[in-house]
Formats: sequence, structure tokens, C-alpha cells
Amino acid sequence: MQRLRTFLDHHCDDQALVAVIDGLMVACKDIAYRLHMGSLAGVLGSAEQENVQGECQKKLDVISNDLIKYCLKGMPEVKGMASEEEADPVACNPDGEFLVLFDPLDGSSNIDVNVTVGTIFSVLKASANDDATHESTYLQSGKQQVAAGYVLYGPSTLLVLTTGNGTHTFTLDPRVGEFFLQREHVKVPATTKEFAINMSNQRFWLPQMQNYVADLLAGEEGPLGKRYNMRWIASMVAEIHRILTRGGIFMYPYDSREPQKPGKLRLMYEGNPMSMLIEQAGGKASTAFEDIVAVEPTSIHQRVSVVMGSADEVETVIRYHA
Ligand code: AHM
Ligand code: MG
Repeated sequence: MQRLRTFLDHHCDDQALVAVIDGLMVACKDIAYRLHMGSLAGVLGSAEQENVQGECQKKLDVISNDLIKYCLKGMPEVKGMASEEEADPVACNPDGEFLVLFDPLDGSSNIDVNVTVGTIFSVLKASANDDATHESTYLQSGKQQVAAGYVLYGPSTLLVLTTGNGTHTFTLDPRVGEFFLQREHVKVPATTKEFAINMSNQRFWLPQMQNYVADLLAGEEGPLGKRYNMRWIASMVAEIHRILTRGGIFMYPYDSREPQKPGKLRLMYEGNPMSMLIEQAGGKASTAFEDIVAVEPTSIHQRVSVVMGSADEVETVIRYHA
């Protein structure tokens, strides 16, 4: 049984980065505890307010955001942070070397029905002269991430992490409050017969995506020649975790309802960190036209079309869009 900290000490050369990840986990363990207490902790339901994107916030969205913010603010290594639930970036320590971007509680529509949710994070390097209150400081492509991960709050609490040397999973032992190594160098199978997409949006997709999904549904008789199974949990962390475990493809693609916002998911808090984890596990992550991590961000809250998972299947989607 290897502790997270011991694993990182051996696998990551940058001790300041190790401290950031270790520190973030303090907040995530607190979130896990509150989620498990559920209604007993009075944390379910709506916070009766909207975030910067006009989405109704849950109490736990707000609590999780505050816990992570409080934790990061106290860390000397962190220069600034940007959150899906905050309109503007927040400065931390002026001498810090890292910027942390996060979705404090992804899939939060699932909280009240007791289904898996998660915290997603991305870590970027900051330069000495960067202004951590300014959006432009954070506008780096996903290729520049030095670490990415998510904590999945499900039947057990898991950390899935990369610092650029493979994707590794850890399980929280709640008795002692420590994450222990579960799987090292996770590999996403290259092929799959399982897809995940919100089919209710079908009529809003690009014609190429409509054609691809129609061919998936055609099964053995269709041009793809395989019988596919479908899953939709409406929680990206749960979806990506299934794909890291047994392969699959996850899509939240271009959507004609919001031409300026290519999909629902956010590039900096969801698209980029999940892409790094999937790619470090041998999978592929694309907008259907280019690698997600190659997208040059123009705003911290921007949306991105997401197609990620088993490499061969993602390549097939890219061919349909070529
Ligand atoms: P959130 O960050 O506000 O929770 O939204 C992101 C979530 C993803 O986890 C999930 O894939 C998607 O929204 C589900 O959307 P939908 O409700 O349209 O199926
Ligand atoms: Mg989210």
C-alpha cells in the first residue's frame, strides 16, 4: 500500500507541485466527507443563486468552491486560481509558481439524487511578472498543463492524477484520511463498443456528428459493423472514469443552440484536464477538428466541443468531420 505522498515523492521531481496536489487533497477530503453526510450535513439543494454562466448553483457547488479556495489561498506555491464558479480569477501568493484552475463539483445536477460527482483540476505554471487577478495570465493551452486530475466522489472516493508521466489512480481510505495507490499507468483500450452522449441534443449537433451517431445506432448492419452499447450518467468525471477503466467514447459536441459556445463543457476546467488524463493513458481527446489541448484559449470560461476516449473511436469521429 503506497501513500499518495510517497508515490509523488518518487514520481514527480517538482516538490512545489507535489505540495500543491497534496494541499488540494485536503479540500477534496473535506468535500468527500460532506457529500457522504448528505442531508445530515444540510448541504443538499440549491444555493438560490447563479454562477457567472447563468447556471443555478447547488449549495455544494458553493461549499466546494469555498473549501478549495480557502485551501489554495493558504499555499505559498500557488500564485492564483480560476474556478468555474467564480466570475474572475483570484490572486493567492505573489511569489507562487503555479496557477490552479478547477471545477469544484462537476456533475452537480447529480448531488440531490446521490449519484457520482467530482472535482476536476488543472495546474499551470505562472511567471514571476504575471498578474494573478488578470484573466490573460491563465490563458494557456492545455499543452502547458503541468498536472491535471479529478477526485471522484462515488461508492469510494478516488483521485485520478497525472503530472505528465502517465495517469494513476488512488483510493481514499476514509478511516485514516489518506489516498493509497490503486493503479499505476492506466491504459485506455484503443477500441470500444461503448459510447456516451446526451441523445436528447441530437437535433442540435453538426450533421457529421448526427451521421456518426446514426451509424453507431445501426449496429452490426451499419458501416461501423459493431453493436454498440450506450451510457449517460450526466457526470463527466463518472463517464471519464468508466472510460479509463474499460474504454469507451465520451462526447459533448458542437451544439447549434449556442454558436459562440461550441459545446456545454468548459475548456479550462473540464476539457483540458480531462484531455491530459486521457492522453497520458494512451487515449485521444479532440474537438472533432483539432486536439482539445491545442485550442488557444481566449477566455477563462470558454466552452469547447469534447470527443474523448478510446483512440481508434475518436479517430473515427475525426474522419466523419474531415
Ligand atoms: P457542471 O459542471 O455544471 O456540473 O456541468 C457539466 C456536466 C458534465 O459533468 C456532464 O457531462 C454534463 O454536464 C451533463 O450535461 P447534461 O445535463 O446536458 O446531460
Ligand atoms: Mg463541470
